[in-house]
Amino acid sequence: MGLIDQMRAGDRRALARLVTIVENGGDDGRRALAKLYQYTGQAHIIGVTGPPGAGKSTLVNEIALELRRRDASVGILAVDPTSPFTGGAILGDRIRMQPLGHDRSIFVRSMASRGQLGGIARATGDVVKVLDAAGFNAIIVETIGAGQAEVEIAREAHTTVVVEVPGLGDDVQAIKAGILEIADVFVVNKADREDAQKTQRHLQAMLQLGGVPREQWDVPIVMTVATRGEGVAQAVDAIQSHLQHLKAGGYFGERERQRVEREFRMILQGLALGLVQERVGAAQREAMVAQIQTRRIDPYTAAERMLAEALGVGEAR
Ligand SMILES: Nc1nc2c(ncn2[C@@H]2O[C@H](COP(=O)(O)OP(=O)(O)OP(=O)(O)O)[C@@H](O)[C@H]2O)c(=O)[nH]1
Ligand SMILES: [Mg+2]
Repeated sequence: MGLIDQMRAGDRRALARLVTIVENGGDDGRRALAKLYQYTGQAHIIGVTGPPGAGKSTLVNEIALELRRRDASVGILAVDPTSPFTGGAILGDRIRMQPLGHDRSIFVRSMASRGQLGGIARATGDVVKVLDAAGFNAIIVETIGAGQAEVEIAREAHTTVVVEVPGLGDDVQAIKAGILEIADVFVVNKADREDAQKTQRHLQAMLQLGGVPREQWDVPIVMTVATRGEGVAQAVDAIQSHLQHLKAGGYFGERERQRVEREFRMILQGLALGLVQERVGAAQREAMVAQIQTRRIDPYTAAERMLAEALGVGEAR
């Protein structure tokens, strides 16, 4: 039996190996993805993002446990955490205490930073596919809401949960405008702290300023104390309602189409660039860069010429 069949039969070691193969990228990774892609598209992909130390990992653990209580299997990916992700151990301990015993329906993995922009987004998206093909009902991806890569990862999720905490300042600028565009559910965690209500009112005001709800969805604001599990059931309710809303409103298919198209274009771009680099020598490419720098040619024309040369046609157009 091949690795993919083993994984689909519930073999956790096969799953872990496939995750590593795909995370590393390269030909082996691509071959594995090509075979398992047909099994993807089943999971509810949930992004959880927010500032460092907001309690994302604690919350993700609690959300996973709540989803388990609702009979869903859960895959968790922590992307580039600044602090080591202790979720696996904590979760393992909690699960072991339950009558279920050794719970094979939860899988936790930390993704190391690739150190290159775009690399981590690619690797995350591909590992999500592995977990999806493995049959997890829900896949939670934790990212620190800081840079472009995180926003890109969030865009790949069906439901994006943005975690805020009290006391980050009350001016509108304190909460990044970009976050409004990606949030499907707001969670104000550490609601045991003072000023939690203030943060909630502030978010409410921001949402109202935002105008017409995207996809006819009113973004809920859920208050949680993740360390005590408070509000977690409401957070999961909101997350599940959002998926239902997407499906009932016909938005789900459209999101999927856009996502698939974006991904296809990205891959095509990468392949085209690879082809050019393979067929046009480094010296020639460097000469072209020099010509662009000295304004003897513009970058558009240069790119067209190089592509035409790589393809062996007279002119790209
Ligand atoms: N008071 C309080 N503390 C919390 C709450 N949730 C999490 N914490 C604490 O906040 C700290 C950070 O929690 P994490 O779950 O590691 O936060 P994180 O957002 O995953 O952190 P990074 O991944 O490093 O960005 C820990 O000490 C938690 O115990 C909460 O609801 N209330
Ligand atoms: Mg974390």
